[in-house]
Amino acid sequence: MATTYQEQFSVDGIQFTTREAVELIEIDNQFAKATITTMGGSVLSFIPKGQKDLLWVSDSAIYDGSKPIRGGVPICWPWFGGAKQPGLPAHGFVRSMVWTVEKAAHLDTGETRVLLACESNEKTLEQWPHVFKLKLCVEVGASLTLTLISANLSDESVDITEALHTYFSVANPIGMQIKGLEQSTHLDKLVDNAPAEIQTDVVVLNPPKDSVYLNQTGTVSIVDADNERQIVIHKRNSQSSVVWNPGPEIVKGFADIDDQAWLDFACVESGNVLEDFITLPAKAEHMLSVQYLVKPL
Ligand code: TA6
Repeated sequence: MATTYQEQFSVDGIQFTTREAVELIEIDNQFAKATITTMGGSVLSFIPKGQKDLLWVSDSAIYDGSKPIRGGVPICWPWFGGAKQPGLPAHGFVRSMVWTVEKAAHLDTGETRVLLACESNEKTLEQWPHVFKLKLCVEVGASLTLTLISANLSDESVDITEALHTYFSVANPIGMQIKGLEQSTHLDKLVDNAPAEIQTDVVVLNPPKDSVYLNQTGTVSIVDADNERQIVIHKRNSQSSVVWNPGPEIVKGFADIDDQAWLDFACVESGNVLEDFITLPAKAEHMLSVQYLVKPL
């Protein structure tokens, strides 16, 4: 018999609700509150006890299921950026799919783990002719850990690019330091055919900015000074980071971002993009993971 998620996973501290056409999973445990949506398998909110939300979601986000929700942690897969073929969506198609919840439970540690999944179907195979299953393991505790598991279920190897396109809530992105990107290979996507260059200094965000940092595997820290905090990003199996904020002019081209809202977020994305693509052998899996936490300045 078809059961709703609430019946299937009747666990204290985990509520399954809806907002317009979108399913939400609301988590409230001893460490934090969090909100996840099956729309795109995206985490929308993570609020450690005593802290402000680490994530930003647009006040003008669309919840009718027609497009990804603007904000939180959109999942870019099986490609990052523009599609190779015209007519296919930027950042891949999984963020426009409704994922399923495979597990939802509290751990002995008091943390909460939710496992979401999506898999190839007739529509995805038309866009990308490979059989796959993609899983996202969300672990909510004093920190937020996201693990994206790509499974190539086909008999041939396949190349993917991927990113957790995270919108972090910050008090003021102008002049904000983003540490840990030094010595990576910087590509400025706002400059046509910009040469790759080694990032020598700590990145200072002055929107507009749309930059890829290749060969970048270490921990990244966002100095959210006016919130008197650092947002720390530990990552595993990620060779790339991307930093994006549209600034006051480019933002006007986004119907689901208010004109002043560029002042409220910074995207610092972890993944494997452009030349840092991943070759997935037949029947193999790849795990990309990040851990987000807050430290005082
Ligand atoms: O990650 C940066 C970026 O690729 C920007 O170029 C901008 O397009 C942003 O992602 C948002 O893309 P979206 O498809 O979510 O509107």
